[in-house]
Amino acid sequence: MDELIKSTAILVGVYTHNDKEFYYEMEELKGLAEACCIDPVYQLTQTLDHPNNSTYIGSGKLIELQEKVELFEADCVIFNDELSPAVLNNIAEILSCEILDRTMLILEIFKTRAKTKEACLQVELANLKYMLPRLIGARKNLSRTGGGGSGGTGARRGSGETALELDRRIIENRISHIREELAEVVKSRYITRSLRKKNNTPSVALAGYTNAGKSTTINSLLKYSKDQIDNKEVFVKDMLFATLETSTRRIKLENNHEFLLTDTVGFVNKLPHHLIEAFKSTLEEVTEASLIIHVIDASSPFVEEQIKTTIDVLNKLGCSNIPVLYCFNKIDLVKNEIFIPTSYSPMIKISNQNNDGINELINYIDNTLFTKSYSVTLLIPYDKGNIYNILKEKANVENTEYLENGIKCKVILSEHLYNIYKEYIKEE
Ligand SMILES: Nc1nc2c(ncn2[C@@H]2O[C@H](COP(=O)(O)OP(=O)(O)OP(=O)(O)O)[C@@H](O)[C@H]2O)c(=O)[nH]1
Ligand SMILES: [Mg+2]
Repeated sequence: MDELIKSTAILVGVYTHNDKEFYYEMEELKGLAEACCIDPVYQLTQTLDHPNNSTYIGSGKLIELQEKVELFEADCVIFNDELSPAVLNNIAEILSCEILDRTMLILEIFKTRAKTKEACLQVELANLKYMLPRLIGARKNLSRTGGGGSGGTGARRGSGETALELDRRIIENRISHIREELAEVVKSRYITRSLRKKNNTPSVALAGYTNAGKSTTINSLLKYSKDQIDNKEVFVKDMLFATLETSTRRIKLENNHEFLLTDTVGFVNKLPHHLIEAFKSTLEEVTEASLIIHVIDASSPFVEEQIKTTIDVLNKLGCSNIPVLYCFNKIDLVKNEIFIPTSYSPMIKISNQNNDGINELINYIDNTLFTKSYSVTLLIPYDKGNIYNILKEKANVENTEYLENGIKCKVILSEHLYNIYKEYIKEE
């Protein structure tokens, strides 16, 4: 057994009829457990119309689960869905080991991966918001496991209403403190971001399922950048959620076209909404991109499910109007020809390992961001004179007239600049 593995678990899932993704979810849950150094030793599933409202699985099945816990001497039980506070509480009455759910596992992984101040605060906030309504269940969990534990809240031991109220107040205070701290950190990042925006450099965001190869793709593209100032490689590792902080790199192509590339946190099925909320400011960078490269691990047996998961999160973030390129990565690992539904279009196949398709990817980005051009006449009010200066630098200004109500100029704009300045168009 892996040296790092420190506890054992039984995984529990409810298979609802027609849920085609169930086996994929259970595999994913196993991966999440392993990422927390937990070894799944047994899997218990029950077929139901929907999870039981009070105990997730049926009460008879819960007794069977407790027997398995004793048989396998499992340290914890992990449920495939987020448990409501009431359900957590009811289950804690029956089970003699620590209880975790999918959300707690994801939060736990994020906790161990977070490095920057912003990421640490975001994860702590999501964790506290998740734990707040679950303090009673958590107390039962703690008193049984002797405190600590993966799903621990930081709640102190003790019992009774007063201790609970005290815990609640401490957590609420901490939440408002974190919110204030986060607001400060986010403000300073906004300043950097608006400076970038002012510069009018189009941005491309990489999004996708965790471990698909987003960060590796950024590093491959960086090798094509002329500009050596801003091209530090980003962190790559074969594990879930290697990237928790957004990093942006500037790429300057041979033809002087410049764009920004943003790496983001990876997605996973049922990404807890507290996490999406807490990471909103980080993920906002995706919503502001001119193009999203959806990186896909083409070698995964669950490729379709992972694509759907990513599309789902992107839609939740409000990105449905941004153009997407489906980028099938790790083609070097794919033995047979892969079937790619036509709905995933436009698409490209790449291998960072063999450098296959990276040139095509660069060309695609270049064409999308820069080739389409618009010849327009703009009328820029004098109090927006800086726009004219930007256009002189970034676009092709053909002639200029200084009129009473502003600067009239004929320019050729890239699609990106066109979208920014179209409100000043006088005639096309
Ligand atoms: N064989 C092969 N491995 C690849 C390729 N691209 C990336 N990898 C590997 O896949 C693993 C994950 O790569 P990352 O770039 O960290 O993945 P990511 O999408 O950024 O993952 P998270 O940040 O965790 O969401 C690493 O071990 C990479 O070396 C590829 O084209 N072929
Ligand atoms: Mg990454």
